[in-house]
Amino acid sequence: MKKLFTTLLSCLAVFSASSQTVTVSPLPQKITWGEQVFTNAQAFYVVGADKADKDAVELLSNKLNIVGTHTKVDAKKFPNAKPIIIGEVGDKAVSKYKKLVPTNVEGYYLNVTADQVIIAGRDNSGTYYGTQSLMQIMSQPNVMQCEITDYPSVTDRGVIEGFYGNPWSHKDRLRQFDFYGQYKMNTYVFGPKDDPYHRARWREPYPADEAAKLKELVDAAHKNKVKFVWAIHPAGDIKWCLEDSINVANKLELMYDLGIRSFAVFFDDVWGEGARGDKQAGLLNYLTDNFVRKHKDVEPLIMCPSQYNKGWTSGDYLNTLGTKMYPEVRIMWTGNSVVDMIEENDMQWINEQIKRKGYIWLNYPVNDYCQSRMLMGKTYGNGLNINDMVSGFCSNPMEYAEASKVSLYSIADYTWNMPAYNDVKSWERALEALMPTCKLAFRIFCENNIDLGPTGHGLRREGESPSFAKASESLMGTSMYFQQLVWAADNLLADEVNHPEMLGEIKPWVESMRYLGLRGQQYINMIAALAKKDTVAFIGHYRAQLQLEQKQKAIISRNYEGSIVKAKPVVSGDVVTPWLNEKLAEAVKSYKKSYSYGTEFFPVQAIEDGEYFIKVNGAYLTNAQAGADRVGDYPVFQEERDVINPQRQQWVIEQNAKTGRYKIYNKQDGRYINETGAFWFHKERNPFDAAWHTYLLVKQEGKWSIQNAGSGGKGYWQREGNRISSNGSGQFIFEIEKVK
Ligand code: LOG
Repeated sequence: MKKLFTTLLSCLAVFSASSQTVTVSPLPQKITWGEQVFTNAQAFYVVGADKADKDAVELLSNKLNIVGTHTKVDAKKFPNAKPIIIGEVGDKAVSKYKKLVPTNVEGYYLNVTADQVIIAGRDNSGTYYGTQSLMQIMSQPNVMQCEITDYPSVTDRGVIEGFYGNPWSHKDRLRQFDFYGQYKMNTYVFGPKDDPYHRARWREPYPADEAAKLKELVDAAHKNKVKFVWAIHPAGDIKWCLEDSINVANKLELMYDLGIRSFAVFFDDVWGEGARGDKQAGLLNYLTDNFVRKHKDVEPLIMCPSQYNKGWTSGDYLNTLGTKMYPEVRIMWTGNSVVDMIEENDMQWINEQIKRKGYIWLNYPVNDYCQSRMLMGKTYGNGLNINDMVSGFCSNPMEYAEASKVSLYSIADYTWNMPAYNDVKSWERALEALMPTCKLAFRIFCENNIDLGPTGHGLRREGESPSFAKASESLMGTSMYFQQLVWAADNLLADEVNHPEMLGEIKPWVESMRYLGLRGQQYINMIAALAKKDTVAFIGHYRAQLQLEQKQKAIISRNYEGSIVKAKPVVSGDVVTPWLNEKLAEAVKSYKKSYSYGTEFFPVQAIEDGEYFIKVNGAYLTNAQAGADRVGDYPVFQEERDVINPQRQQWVIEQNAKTGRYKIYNKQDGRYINETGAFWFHKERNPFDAAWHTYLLVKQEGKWSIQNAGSGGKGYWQREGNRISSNGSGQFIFEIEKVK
């Protein structure tokens, strides 16, 4: 079976090598292809190099076979060299083509023919982007004739480093800027919550060495046509007085000296004084008057409001900003909630409130609130018709800079050519672009790291482990699936030399995926042993599984000095992992029913599955108004035993295989108690959800504590009047007695 499987994978891995056109990414507004014109070894000389955008010309010289300029080409030595005619509208070199250049900012015209290449930009960025498109076209051995007319859908496109946790490293950021240049994103907002000089110590200047590094970053960004927007977050402790307004302005001046020309002021995640709209508007106006307008070359400010999503709006806050703050100040917005995708109606609503076009801060693929998950899935859900309704669109990514590129590639695609955006195709191209040497393994990895599980923010991502449901219908399919996880992990780990940055980040998840695969194989072995009634083999595989699980659990996401976030990686946290945990527990349960050999290796349960009375000070918890369809009533404490309907006082306690916690439901009608202490069972309104409706049970000196766990919060059950509530603080008050 193993052999068949390997052959299958290698067949899949062979993809067609004959096609010579490339998909220029982001997709151009207009592109036509023709016949082959030359090979990528073609020699060129550059016409217009003296006037054209310097970075574009440098890119040509670095990447192509450039043998001279228009005046200085040795025609004898290079008889076949062809001209690349390059420049911006207004430059002599491209004057013949100026009508072909789109009027949009950052637009360009590119024409690759057998005789020459023309790159004409509306402005410097346009020329640069035309050159980047040419680089992609020249990436194939045979180069095809090609004509492109192109411009962006959204004016300000890019990334906001705005998450909590480990800020990106210097090297991460340098690599990001190259990536943005390559894929035509023009904005980077610097606002890592845990950079001290951005937030906690905003009044203080950067120490000299850090300032020098920032200067280097700013230069690298500009070389890639990326605006470096530096953000300050003074909201935590700002005093609304002139002195602090001056403090903010002074800090911005210092950043100006490092070459920064775009700035933002953040007020997110604060309450109280710092969140006052009138004062914030006043500060932004002050800074516009006393800092922005003082310099000729500083862009209008960007601000992130305290009420930055619809769910958090109240009072007159947005209207105050909308009316009191200078109209040129741009206002950020995350959507209907903190983490949300953006649609037309949402933009209509917010733009009306703030009397300007909102500047989108998209909280995806950021994972600072679901740190155990890597978000490697498709970037979908944003409207394809909002390009004229936004003043900018930036994605807040993961602290994993390289891994975030799967989504950022699509953000580039989406914001450059919104109407043509296709999340599936864009994701496919991202995988190819990022991990060309082990695309299939990387794809398997990404497919198993998509969803983020239930969180307070509510966003879910569909399509995790898409082939698992089908595969797990048979043992053979399941076995293949787990083998595939190991295969993919091994391939990725072996390819580390080619992708040290990507592996540097995803490795803990890759290793976890490997253990998941190996554990799955042990599960298959356990099932086979059970079928053969081979207790020794069953226990052997069970113990091997347990060891793998221990190793998997020991993995942490980041282990460098100064790391402030160390998460425990979870792979396929909503599909394969819970499935396997449940199946393993089931296998152990059915083994225990028939055999006793080796059972000492099974985990000790706090309480055996069974039926119990639950009492406080001798009073019985009772289902007084039984009825399977009732919701919202409470079980009550009754002093007496119910002799007529004893089942009303009998509670089934079972360890839940998915969570390892306990499920508690009433024997009479099967209703469970929810996280508020009420009965809540209704097959449509609220089906049982292990994440919400399971509890931790702990025993001390004969009494138990019952604690909500998972999504239901961490409150302890207590007796409140005649019923239970979950506001307790953990007293051991319950007597749990087995029903005999
Ligand atoms: C923060 C942001 C964080 C994100 C996701 C904004 C405007 N602010 O709830 O720094 O990365 O959510 O956790 C936020 O989104 N607060």
